[in-house]
Amino acid sequence: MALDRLGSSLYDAIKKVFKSSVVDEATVKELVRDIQRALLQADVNVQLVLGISKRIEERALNEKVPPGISRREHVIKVVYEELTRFLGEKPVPIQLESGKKFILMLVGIQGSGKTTHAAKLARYYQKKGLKVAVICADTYRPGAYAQLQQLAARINVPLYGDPKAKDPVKVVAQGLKQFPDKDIVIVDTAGRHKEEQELIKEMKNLEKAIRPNEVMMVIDGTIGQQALVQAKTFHEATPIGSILVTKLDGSARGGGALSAVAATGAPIKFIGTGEKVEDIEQFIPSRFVGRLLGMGDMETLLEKVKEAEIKVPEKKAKAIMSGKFTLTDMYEQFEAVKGMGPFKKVLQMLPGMSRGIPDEMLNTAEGRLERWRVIIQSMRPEEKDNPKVINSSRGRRIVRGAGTTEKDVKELLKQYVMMRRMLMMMRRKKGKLPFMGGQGFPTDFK
Ligand SMILES: Nc1nc2c(ncn2[C@@H]2O[C@H](COP(=O)(O)OP(=O)(O)OP(=O)(O)O)[C@@H](O)[C@H]2O)c(=O)[nH]1
Ligand SMILES: [Mg+2]
Repeated sequence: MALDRLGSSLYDAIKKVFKSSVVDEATVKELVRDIQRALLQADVNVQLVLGISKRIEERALNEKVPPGISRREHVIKVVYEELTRFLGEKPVPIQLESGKKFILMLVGIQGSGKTTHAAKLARYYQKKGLKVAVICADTYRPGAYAQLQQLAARINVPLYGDPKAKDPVKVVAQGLKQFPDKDIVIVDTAGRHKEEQELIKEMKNLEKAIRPNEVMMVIDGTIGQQALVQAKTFHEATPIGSILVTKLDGSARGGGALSAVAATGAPIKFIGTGEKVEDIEQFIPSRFVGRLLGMGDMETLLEKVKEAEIKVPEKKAKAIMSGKFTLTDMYEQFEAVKGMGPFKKVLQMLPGMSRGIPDEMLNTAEGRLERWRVIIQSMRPEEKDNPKVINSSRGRRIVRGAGTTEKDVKELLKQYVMMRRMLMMMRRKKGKLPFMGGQGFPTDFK
């Protein structure tokens, strides 16, 4: 994600806290200054930056450190919590009433990503097992219907629209008749108008006529803190139920957009992170911050695994979380993530893999994975179960068997130890501190 830069500057700021020999007022002040700089660079509004820094500083310096955690950990926890709060409440998922269809209407200015995200959302809910349809209510832009038709066909979602129609209200009414037994109908609206006022007028009319269960505003994340004005203008016209911030893959100003929108109090429900139909994520502030800071986001990963319909038997998941993580498990984990989309993105969600891996390494990761696969295949069951038994003679046999080098085998084992350690840490800290630390973090802090 292009929020990478924000992530890595925040990460660097926190790393200093880990490295400093004492955590005192000076450390906290420096941390706060570093965070300010990082946020400002991501186009976060100055007032918002001052607000969050004040809270972090106050809590970090004055709050009593709870028993069982160090001051160092407490400071990090405060940063994590405040950043999470900064990005708003955890959004409520849509509530379906049985037997009733849920109408979700997308609104937003031209080019914000409505049509693309109508398809992404359709796919998202389809994968959750719902019966989905889309309606093209953009009667202005030539080609709007064809664009949505193409996208909908690709994901096998029925579409209603009429490229010749002039009145979006009629189109939607017709469309709703076509889809009596759907769980959710997503309405894509026009963004192309001479003036914003006209667009807003149409949106109001549509809202009155259709009575959608939820109006979701689509905002282009690349506009940074200007998102605030846009969200406010729309909200004043029609109460916006939720927000979807798009193009966070291509923007250094995403932090600005997200924080500005969160400041309006409207919940950000989803973020768009690419042009492909899978590039959508439910937005959950705590997870998002976790990943931004390189904490390796187990929850998101697990959700993706579930979505990709990779069955990790519950027994096995439990075994892994209880500390029994073998090379076979690692192998399966890598295999599983392979089918889950751009490898680099998925890899970043694995614990301990999120930071400190240079880009070129991530890019060759797929090739490396293939070598690791062969190496693990060349091992005996007892070695896969307990890699500690791999001594130098066993090591040589594996190298020969896999037709690889000693370096590769060592690297694989190192990676294994690291992932295992991360999983153990997650287990130990469960419910205490959501902070896992990424690769490159001093993991042996007290
Ligand atoms: N990189 C990236 N591109 C996106 C994303 N969402 C949309 N786009 C691109 O942005 C452009 C505009 O997207 P549309 O979905 O057509 O926008 P729209 O809001 O429907 O536009 P109008 O119908 O003209 O109002 C397209 O080229 C999309 O591929 C995203 O999350 N990331
Ligand atoms: Mg469109």
